[in-house]
Amino acid sequence: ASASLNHACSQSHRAASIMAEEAKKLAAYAAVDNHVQNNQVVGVGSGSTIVYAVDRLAERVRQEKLNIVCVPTSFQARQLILQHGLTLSDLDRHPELDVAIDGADEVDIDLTLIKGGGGCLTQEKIVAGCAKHFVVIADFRKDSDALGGQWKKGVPIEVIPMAYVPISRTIVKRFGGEVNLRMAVSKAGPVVTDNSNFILDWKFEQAHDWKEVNTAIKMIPGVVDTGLFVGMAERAYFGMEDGSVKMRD
Ligand code: ABF
Repeated sequence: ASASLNHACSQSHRAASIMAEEAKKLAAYAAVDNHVQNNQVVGVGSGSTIVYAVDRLAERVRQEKLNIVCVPTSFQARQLILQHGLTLSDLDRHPELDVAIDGADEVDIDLTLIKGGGGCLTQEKIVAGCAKHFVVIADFRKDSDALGGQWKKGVPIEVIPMAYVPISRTIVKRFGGEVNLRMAVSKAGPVVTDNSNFILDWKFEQAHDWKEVNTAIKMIPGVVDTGLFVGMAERAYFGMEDGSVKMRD
């Protein structure tokens, strides 16, 4: 009986992840189709959902002969842009972007985001901050009433390595909860970001004023940036389980 239960569980797990992949694609395609036009500079986010957006961008560039320049938010994004034959640029040459598209770990009703599950939050925030419009793409699992409702790993915070212990202590003392240094999957050492820093994951215990907390954490010496994106996203697209796309402004 337990073997067939396991089998049923793994089947439903597989079905759920197929559904989530389809949902990511729906959100990504909707964002690229609604927000990208000819002669634009486009910020390219990181993660697994953005892969579908880059697929669609490349398809549109080919089919519609669009002249698009892409600014990456991570090493992964840079590779995606190059692999798809898109035009790669940077903030030196294009400090102002028309639109930035990126995934998120959680999106609340006010469009406050937790990002950085993939460790690229600082460059993602810089690129989003340079864009006239910042659009989020996600599957239905990221859609949340309040932060912490869906994403259980807490708020990622990029820090200068020598400061990770005092920063962790300060955060717990001031805001409660628990802070963990993010370790590599191998457990051989900490995750090191594209900027050669460490990532802390702060598991908060209750709802906070996220704008205030974000500013306060950023003021702790050694903090590079936080995965809290407050007042930055203009719109989110969620691919839903029923095949529809839900929009939040
Ligand atoms: C990046 O990738 C993040 O900031 C976020 O952590 C993650 C979302 O990834 P996915 O699209 O794989 O859920 O955008």
